Amino acid sequence: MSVFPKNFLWGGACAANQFEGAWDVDGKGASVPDMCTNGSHTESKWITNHIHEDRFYPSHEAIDFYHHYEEDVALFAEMGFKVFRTSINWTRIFPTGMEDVPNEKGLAFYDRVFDCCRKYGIEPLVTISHYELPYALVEKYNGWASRELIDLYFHYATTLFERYKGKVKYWITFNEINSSIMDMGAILSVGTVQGYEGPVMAFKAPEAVRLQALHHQLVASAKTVKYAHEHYPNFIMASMNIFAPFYPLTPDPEDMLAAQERTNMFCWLCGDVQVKGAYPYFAKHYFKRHNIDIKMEAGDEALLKEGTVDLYTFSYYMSNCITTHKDESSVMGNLTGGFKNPYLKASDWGWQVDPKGLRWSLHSIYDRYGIPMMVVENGLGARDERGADGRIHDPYRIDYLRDHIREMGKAIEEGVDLIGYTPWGCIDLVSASTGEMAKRYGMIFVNKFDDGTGDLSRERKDSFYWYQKVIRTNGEDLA
Ligand code: BGP
Repeated sequence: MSVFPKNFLWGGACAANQFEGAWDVDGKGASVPDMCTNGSHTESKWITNHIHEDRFYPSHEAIDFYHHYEEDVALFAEMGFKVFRTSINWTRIFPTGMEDVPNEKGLAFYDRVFDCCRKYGIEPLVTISHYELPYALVEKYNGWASRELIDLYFHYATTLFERYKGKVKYWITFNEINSSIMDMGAILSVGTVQGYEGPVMAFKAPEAVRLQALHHQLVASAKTVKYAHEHYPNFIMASMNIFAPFYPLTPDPEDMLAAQERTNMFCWLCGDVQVKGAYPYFAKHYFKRHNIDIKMEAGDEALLKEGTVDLYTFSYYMSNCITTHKDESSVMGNLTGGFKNPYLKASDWGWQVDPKGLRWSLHSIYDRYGIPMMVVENGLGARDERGADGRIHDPYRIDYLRDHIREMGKAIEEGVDLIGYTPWGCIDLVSASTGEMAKRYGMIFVNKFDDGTGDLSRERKDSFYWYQKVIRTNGEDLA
C-alpha cells in the first residue's frame, strides 16, 4: 500500500524565463533575466543594462517552450503528471509592467498552454512572479524598492485571475520570496539593481533596501491573496519559500544560536508573515538591532493579516551548516551559502544533498503552520553525457529523487499534510543562478548547449521512465 494519499499531486516545475525563449516575440518586453548573460559555476553571469550584440543571453531562446509547448506537455502527460507548475512571463502580459491594457497575444499564449494541460487532465499550478520582473521597472523604479510596484503587480495578478479563472485554481504569488534576504535575491527577485552592469554575484544591494523591497512584495502578495479569496473562492493561494535547514556545525552553543538566528530570518520570516499574517518578534528585533527602518503605510499590517495563504509551498535542494568558528571551508549554496557538512555529499555545483533534511523540514514547517504543503522544487543539477548506446542514462538523478521521495513518504506516514511534489526542471532548462544549460535537472533532455547550438529536440532520459513508474504506482515502486 502506498503511503502517498490517493490524490497526491505528482508533477514537475519550470519557470517562464528559463524555458520559454521567444523573449521579444508577439509583443513581449524585456525582463531582468533577458538582460542576463550566461555564466558558469566559477564565473558569474552578468546583468547588462542594454543588449550587447556580441554576448550570449540564454533566456532569449532558452529551450523554446513557446513553440514546443504541445510536444512538451504531451511528454509530461506521458510521464503521468497530475500537476504542472509553470509561471507567467510578466512582460508577455505587460511589456513594461506599466501598461493599463494587457497584451492580448501574451494572454492567448497561456490560454493555449493551460488548455493543453487540461486536455491531458493536468492541473496547472501557476507562479505569478518567478524571477521575471520587467526590466523597465528596474530602470524606472529600482524594482521593488519602490512602493509603486505593489499596485502594478496587483493589476498584473488580477488580470491573470480574471482571464484564467476557469483554467487555473492553484496560484503562487512569488517564487522564493525569501531570496531577497540574500544578496543574490536583489537581482533575481526584487530587482533593486538600477543602473548596474556587471557580474551578478558581485552585486550587493544594502540590506535595508532589500528588506524594504521584500516588505513591498509581502504587501503585494497579501493584497492579491485577499482579493482572490474575496472574488474567486475556489482558488488555492500559496506562498513559496526556499527552505534550507541550517545546522549548527559544532555543539558549541554559540553555533546553535547562530543557526537559530539564520533559520529564523531566512526560513521563517516570510512564512510567518504569509501564513500567520504578521512580522514575527525576532524580525522586529533584527531590524532594530541593524538600524533598519521598514517603512510601512497605514493599512499594511491589516493587509498582511487579511491576506494569508491557504497552502505553503517551498523549494528544497540542500541544507547548510552554520558556525562561529571561522576556520571551516565554506560551500556554495543555492543563494543560501554555508559551511561543509562532513556527513553529506555535494553536487558538482556544491549543493549539499540531504534527503533526510527534507523530512526534517516537512515536520518543522507543518508543526509551525499546520496547513497543507507542497514541495514545488527539488532536484539534482548535473551534467548529462550520452552512453555508448547513444542514450542518456542518469542513475545519479534517479538516486537523488528516490531518496527525497522516500523521505517525503516517511514524513507523510508520520503525519504531515503533504499534497504534492513537482521536481524542478522536469525538462532541461536554463539555470537561474549560472545561466547554464549544462546544469541539467530534466527527465527530458533538450538538445541545446551553452554555446547556443543544438536542434532543440527532446528525448527521454532513464529518469523519465523511472518517474513514470513512480507516478503510476503512486510512489510505491521506487526501485
Ligand atoms: C530555484 C529557482 C529556480 C531554479 C532552481 C535551480 O532557486 O526558483 O528558478 O532555477 O532554483 O537553481 P539553478 O537553476 O540555479 O540550478
